[in-house]
Amino acid sequence: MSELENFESEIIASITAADDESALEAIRVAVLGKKGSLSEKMKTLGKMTPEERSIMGPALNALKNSVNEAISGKRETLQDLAIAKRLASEKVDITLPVRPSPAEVGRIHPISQVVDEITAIFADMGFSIAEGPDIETDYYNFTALNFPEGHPAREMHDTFFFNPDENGERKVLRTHTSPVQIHTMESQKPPIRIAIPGKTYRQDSDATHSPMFHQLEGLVVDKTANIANLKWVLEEFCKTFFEVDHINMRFRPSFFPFTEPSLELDIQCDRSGNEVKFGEGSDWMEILGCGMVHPNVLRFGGLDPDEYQGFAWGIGIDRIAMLKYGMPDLRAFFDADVRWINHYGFRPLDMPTLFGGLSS
Ligand code: 2NL
Repeated sequence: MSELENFESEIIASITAADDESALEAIRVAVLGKKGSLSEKMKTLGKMTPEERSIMGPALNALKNSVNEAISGKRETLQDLAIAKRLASEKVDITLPVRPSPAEVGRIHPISQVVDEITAIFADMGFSIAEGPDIETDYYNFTALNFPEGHPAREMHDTFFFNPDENGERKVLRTHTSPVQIHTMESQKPPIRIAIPGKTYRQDSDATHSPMFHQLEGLVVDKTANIANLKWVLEEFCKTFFEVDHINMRFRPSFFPFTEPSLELDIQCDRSGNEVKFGEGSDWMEILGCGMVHPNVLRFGGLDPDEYQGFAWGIGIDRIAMLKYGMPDLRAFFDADVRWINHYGFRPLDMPTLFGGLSS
């Protein structure tokens, strides 16, 4: 066997023996790389006589071609082998149940759902949504809302007080969302039309009271805002929220320090069956408190009560959520029990809109 044939059979044997792609690549570099054994042999062609070169030239080129062919053939075999090995070891059990996506299993809490519904209703009527801090000063929670110092109504709110700070000021957890309205009156010129959903806090805890609860307040201030406007807004709200075409309402006189006159609104309902039905029946249910903004409150908000007037209302979100969705115990709202949220929760992609339906 000639020297060249020997050289070739050695290379072919090593290619045949390579058992993975990196070993094969190492062989390719060792033979065909810049300093590879075959490349070195090619370099000797220049020093040969024309006769020698006319024999060795074609021979080396043929050798190079056959090595290249052997390498690519072997590479294909190795790749096929690697795939076959993965196919044999990796199995997909197609009988396993499909795991639902987080968007499928997650649920929207009824409070969040009701806040989204209420927000959609008031946004559609041209209201802006306003928010503010849960921790407030005594001034914004009480004084600016016409609760005089030492007034018994301050005690009625069962306020959570913080320890006095370095200036001796006792901050509070807001007992209603009304401080947001004062902030808004201070920073915006009328006309003001805002709806304020948020968390509120009072020291009270039983089947119908939670120390943290949710309120939705509304405020309209301009030069002509009046009780007829208030009645229309609340009637539209009640009909849309309870998803009925007609609702009878009844206003009763009441008292709040921040409104004058103050009213409570009852809506007609039917309690004869298992669930309460709205828009029919011979019973009444108290649903919210409202009134014309007290001149002192306008003044505290930086507005002249001889120029501006306003109306406002406050609704307990948790209670109307219980009413609309038939949830009997308020405490379950905040128990974080997945069975409860799976039963009463809402699907995350079903956003409440007036055109798409609030709750369907
Ligand atoms: C209730 C009663 C109400 C308001 C809240 C309000 C706010 C400002 C001025 C005047 Cl800044 N009024 N809010 C008015 C009437 C009633 O809430 O029982 N809510 C659960």
